[in-house]
Amino acid sequence: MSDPVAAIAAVDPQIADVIRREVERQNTTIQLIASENFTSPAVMAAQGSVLTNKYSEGYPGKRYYGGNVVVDEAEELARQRVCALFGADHANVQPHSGANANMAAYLALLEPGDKVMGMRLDQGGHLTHGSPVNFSGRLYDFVGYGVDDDTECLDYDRIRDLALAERPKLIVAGATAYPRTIDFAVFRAIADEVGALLMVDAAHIAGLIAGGAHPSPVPYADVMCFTNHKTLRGPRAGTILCREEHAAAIDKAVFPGLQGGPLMHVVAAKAVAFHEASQPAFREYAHQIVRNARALADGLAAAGFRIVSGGTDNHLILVDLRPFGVTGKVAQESLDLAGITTNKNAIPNDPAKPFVTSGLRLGTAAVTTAGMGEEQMAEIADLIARVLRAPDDVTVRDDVRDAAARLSAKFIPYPDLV
Ligand code: DSN
Repeated sequence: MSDPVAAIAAVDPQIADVIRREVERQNTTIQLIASENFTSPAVMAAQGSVLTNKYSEGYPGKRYYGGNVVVDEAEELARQRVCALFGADHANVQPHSGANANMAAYLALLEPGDKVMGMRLDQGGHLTHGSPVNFSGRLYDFVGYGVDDDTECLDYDRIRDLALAERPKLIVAGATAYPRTIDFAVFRAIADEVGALLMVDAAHIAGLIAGGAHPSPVPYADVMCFTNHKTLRGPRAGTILCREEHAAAIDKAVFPGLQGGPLMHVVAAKAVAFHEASQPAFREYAHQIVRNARALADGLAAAGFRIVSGGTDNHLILVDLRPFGVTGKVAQESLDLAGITTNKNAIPNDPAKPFVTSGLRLGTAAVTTAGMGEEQMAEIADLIARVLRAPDDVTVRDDVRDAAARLSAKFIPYPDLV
């Protein structure tokens, strides 16, 4: 691929410089943020295409403006491909983000004030699962569930008891910091018992589901929302899948309920990503993400970290930093300086404030895309431990930064953009 930044540099050297420096950062440091990935050059090219110029409010065949005959095909391909990929009845590929997808699902299924059950943010859920500072917590009557204090895993008996007591209209399953397999069949049974709808927020695990590395919620959920850019490795945006009975309500909620014109360049990029995820190589990729997460968790545990819930079944590891006497904030900042990108994250029942935290969340989707395997995960665990044993030691930090750069140089995600 020729350097697309050259065209920007001719017009806007400052932004071209920002992009070049970010390419360098992504190519020369280790990316372990569980919600990030390296999308393909083909996905990026679709996002940078002339489809950005087209207004297409409405849906294929029923648009409010003329000239949509070509882009209609992109949206149709995206819808057909994602339905085939996940075995879903219906797809809406227009949400601009995961939060918008969730908001549209609530708009379709609920009235303001309705009772909803979702996983608490401080237990591994998401802002849009009822946080009081988010529209979800302000518009709907959320009751939160969490994990068991001892196992740090979802306690389905307690979730059932809460559902029986609260009788929500909707139960939201899904998380942003939960390292274990989620049993969607049990959530469905609980929802059926209390007469609730079931929505699954599969943002983190969508790629694992597509690749057969996590059980699919599609047979159980009324609606499944997800972001395309995490384990699924697509463009930054959201998608909604649903049962046929909810299709009209979901489409109406996305447009005109919530959004205006869809981003057709992003819709086309989603179509490319769905095509890529349907290839046999993606199944191997999804399973390698999980193998890498296990290897990283094992390496960190051997170095003395406590792994929340004792391990991982998916792409994500939540580390309790307290045995090392550092906070999540200090860990994130010192690792950043050492060329390892992570994010601080609350652990269940975290005594520290949300902006400080006692935990670190790590994910293996991006490093797996870059081609790393279990051997490199052991090396990364060692680098992390070296930094966090002495977070203020500049010599250690510089050594690790050099080691991270040497490792990254063998696994450059965008060699054509160097
Ligand atoms: N920001 C995403 C994450 O990191 O999990 C969730 O929206």
